[in-house]
Amino acid sequence: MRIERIELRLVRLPLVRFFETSFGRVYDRTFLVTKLDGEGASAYGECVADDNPYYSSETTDTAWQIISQFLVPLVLGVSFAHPREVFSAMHRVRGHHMAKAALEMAAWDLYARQQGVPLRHVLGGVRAEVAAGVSIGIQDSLEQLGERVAAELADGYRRIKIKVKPGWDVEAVSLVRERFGPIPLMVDANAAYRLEDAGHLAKLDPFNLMMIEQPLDYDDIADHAALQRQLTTAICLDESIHSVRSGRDALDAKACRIINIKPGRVGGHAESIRLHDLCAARQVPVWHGGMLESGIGRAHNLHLSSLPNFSLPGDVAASRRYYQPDLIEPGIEVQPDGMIPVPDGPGIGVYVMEDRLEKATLRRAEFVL
Ligand code: OSB
Ligand code: MG
Repeated sequence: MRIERIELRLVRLPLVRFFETSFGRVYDRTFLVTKLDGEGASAYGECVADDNPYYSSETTDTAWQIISQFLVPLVLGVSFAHPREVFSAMHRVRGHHMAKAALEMAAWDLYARQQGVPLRHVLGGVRAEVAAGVSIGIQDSLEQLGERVAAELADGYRRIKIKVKPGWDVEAVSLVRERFGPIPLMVDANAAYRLEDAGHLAKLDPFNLMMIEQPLDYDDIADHAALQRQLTTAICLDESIHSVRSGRDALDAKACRIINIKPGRVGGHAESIRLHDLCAARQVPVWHGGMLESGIGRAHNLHLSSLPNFSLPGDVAASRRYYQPDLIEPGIEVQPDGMIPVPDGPGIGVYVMEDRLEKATLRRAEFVL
């Protein structure tokens, strides 16, 4: 597989509904789209960095700069026997996993398209459909939260995650439990608490949550281990797991019992597979996180979610919850049973609507041999 052309776009799409986490409320999403051409095929990737450094230190601008100046020269014109070689080809650039993943994941799509098979076949997927969960942002009132949960359950979603922060936690969980009973329920704090809040967080224990995601700081492992010792609820790490090694360190330290895998955060599909395998070997379940992706990133996520140890429903929801229209056709839809079929065509298996992509583009660059 030889990468002959790389196109990079800065894209912005309005969200169907605002999304609020412990770091603020957003009404639109800015991200990068990559397109690779090689040997007659074209393929796509999405860079999940945001236009601010609140979830991750990477932003759309840092990713643009790193991709253009340092990563493109390491992959353009290079012949790869397999896309698993792409991440290591970029090894001399430290960090910048979201930037790397935008190229690496597109390379997997390119390879699968050249082979004429769905991406999941080359990733090692074992399922043709995956269980969908939803991430519900912080709302203006508990009443609104109740309405959102009811609507998502009616759409079939198999797990509800609610975002929490100090002042929007125990009452929110309590309301959902009272109103909806023993549904699969979890919370995500996006690093909004400190170890001193352990006593407060223990008030969530009686609610039998599946897990609490990333309660403490974005790069912390040791305090999470101390917190896990004080909670019966399982801790799941998201932000803290930025590589296979940090995943191993977290498991060794018993800082979590579950790991959220986002390929953007760890540098792409190959690193995600390695992390998935490490967790499987240690009987630690994983699930696929979400970053408000457009249909391009969403399709990639579905294929990766078909690997065997993605045993819990992920944040892999229907396109129409996020963007209308999305950049792809057909949109990704959740079935009444809460499952999403993994697209069946070659590569990511969805059509990218180039006219919509062009309309959403703020900036474009092209790199050719
Ligand atoms: O922490 O999982 C997170 C969205 C943006 C950044 C971080 C996170 C999220 C979500 C939304 O929870 C998941 C989704 O629906 O894509
Ligand atoms: Mg999270």
